[in-house]
Amino acid sequence: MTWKTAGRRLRTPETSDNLPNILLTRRESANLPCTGRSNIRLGISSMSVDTSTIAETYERDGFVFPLDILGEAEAQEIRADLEAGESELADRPDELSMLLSYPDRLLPSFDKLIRNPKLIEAASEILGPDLMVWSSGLFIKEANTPHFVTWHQDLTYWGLDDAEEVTAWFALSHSNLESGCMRFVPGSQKKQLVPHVDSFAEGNLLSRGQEIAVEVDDADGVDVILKPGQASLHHGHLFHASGPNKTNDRRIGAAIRYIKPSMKQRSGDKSLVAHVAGEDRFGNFTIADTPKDRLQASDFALCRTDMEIKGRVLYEGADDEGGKRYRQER
Ligand SMILES: O=C(O)CCC(=O)C(=O)O
Repeated sequence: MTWKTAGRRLRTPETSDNLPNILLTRRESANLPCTGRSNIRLGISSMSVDTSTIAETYERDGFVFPLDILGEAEAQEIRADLEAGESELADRPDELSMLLSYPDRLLPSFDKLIRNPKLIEAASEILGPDLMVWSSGLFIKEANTPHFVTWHQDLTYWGLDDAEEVTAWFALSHSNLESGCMRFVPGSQKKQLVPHVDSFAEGNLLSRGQEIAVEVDDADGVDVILKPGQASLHHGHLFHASGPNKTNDRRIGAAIRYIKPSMKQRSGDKSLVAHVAGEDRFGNFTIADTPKDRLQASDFALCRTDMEIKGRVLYEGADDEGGKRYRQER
């Protein structure tokens, strides 16, 4: 299979069609002539990338994007299904918050998305053939809202015993500088886990408002610009963040956390996963059936049980009662 990258050509005398695809950070692009823009790819627009380069790029940078997974119209159908669910649950806040944390357990359209062969193939390039999805929670920034995500590393608070995880962040709307796309620091995954502090800040979309406690220079970030239907992959130790949505549309992404079945919760809990490829030789997790229909009571019951586990794990050691993800409304 080949992937298309939507690169933009930088017009300098040195630019040639044979140049490799190079991602520039804000700092690097600031030093180049003829451009005030960040995140520029040098090279051929719409260049095809062989899947075999995913592992190499990921190893070096800690991320890969953009991957063309679905067409915009197909992504729009999934978004419409989600938004219909949000409307149906508008006066049931507990169930609505479960839908945002467990869309793949409550909507067949999302269960199908996490099993998409292109996503599976890309994740398998990094983790191998046996794959589970630990979570697929939504990151939604409403139109013209100040919500943000501070610099953080994903694996800090999930209570998993290893780093055999990759996130596929699937765009259900345009994710760009104006709408608050993610920003990645290339190579930062090599630092392993660094200390974080919790802020539980009101506008922060992270469970604890956590933030990396060492200095991160914003200028080192690459803007992860995605169209609806595209995805990025990122490492669980990668420094990443995102800014507010200044557009008139919602910015919606599903963060699909693929793991190897050999991972386990350090607490010994068997949290709920979807088994999406290969074999499970370990039995470390509770495997969910695919949802038979939309918003089923039995699926909400499964999610409620898992929220108890993931809520406990995610907020372990926190000395604040803030945070909404995996928590019932209080
Ligand atoms: O959607 C965002 O802006 C942040 C998502 C994120 O931090 C993640 O997927 O790990």
